[in-house]
Amino acid sequence: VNDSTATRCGTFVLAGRPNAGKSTLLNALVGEPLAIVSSKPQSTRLPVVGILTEDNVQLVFVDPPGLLEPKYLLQHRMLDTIAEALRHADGVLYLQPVTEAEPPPLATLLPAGTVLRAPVLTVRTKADTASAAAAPGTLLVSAATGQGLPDLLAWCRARAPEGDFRYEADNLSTQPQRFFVAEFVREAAFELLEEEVPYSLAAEVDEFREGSEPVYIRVVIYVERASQKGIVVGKRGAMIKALGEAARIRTEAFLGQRVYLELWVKTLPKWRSSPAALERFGFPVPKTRPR
Ligand SMILES: Nc1nc2c(ncn2[C@@H]2O[C@H](COP(=O)(O)OP(=O)(O)OP(=O)(O)O)[C@@H](O)[C@H]2O)c(=O)[nH]1
Ligand SMILES: [Mg+2]
Repeated sequence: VNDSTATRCGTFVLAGRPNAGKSTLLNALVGEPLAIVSSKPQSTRLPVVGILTEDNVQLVFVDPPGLLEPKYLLQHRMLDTIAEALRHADGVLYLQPVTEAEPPPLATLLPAGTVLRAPVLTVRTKADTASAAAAPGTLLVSAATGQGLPDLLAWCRARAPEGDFRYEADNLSTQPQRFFVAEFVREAAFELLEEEVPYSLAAEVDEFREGSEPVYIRVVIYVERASQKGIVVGKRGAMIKALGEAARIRTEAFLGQRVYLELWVKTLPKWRSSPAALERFGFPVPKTRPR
């Protein structure tokens, strides 16, 4: 029974309000810039999985969207993915920036009916930005400096149940390359576009020609209105060129290959409220409570 070579594998969900630093922490934990990061809130829409396998322990981190009051169908679907992730968690890291007041209990932020059986560790993030003392039972971390990460990993390792690895030891994530390429386009949009435009924008890989050199990838950007299409294209195409450049650099680093990235822009009116559009963009349709 006490076989010290037995493997352990646990799933840990990074929960918190939008902009709490979940994606930045995921990237710091796995040591790769997998998840897109933005100074604007609600950059993550679908959970990103990062896997850290060391010796006989595999830690699977899930970086879901931020906990918010849903106002439209996209946000409802985002929240559904959090509830689903929490159902399978062996532990929950509840992230809250040190710059904000005492975190409210996690349960008060969760959608009604969410089952939370896993142990919760409150993690105060962005510890490099303010001097703060950790309250008892909480952890101070900085994804920027690495402060607190060894303690955070130790907490997770101690809670990873005995069992087989769920993924190959050298796997970093579970999502296909196409997912990440579309995400890098959205990241550029969050960086370069203002106000409602990045929120009205979705990206979908339309073609991914692997055999070619450079790798040819075409991404279609969807916005909700014709006026937004004009903004995304920009004066004489300047904005779409800048978006493509930023996303291409990220994609080349990710794939380790030269990439020819082509961006198209289309309008898809009200996609954020359309069940069909959201399903197509990868949001699972909730089984229990259809909307
Ligand atoms: N200085 C500092 N900034 C951080 C740290 N962690 C995150 N940030 C910044 O906080 C902002 C939000 O980070 P994200 O990782 O995108 O936050 P998130 O919780 O994933 O946000 P959503 O996906 O929108 O819910 C970005 O500008 C990050 O650069 C940190 O440890 N130190
Ligand atoms: Mg995020």
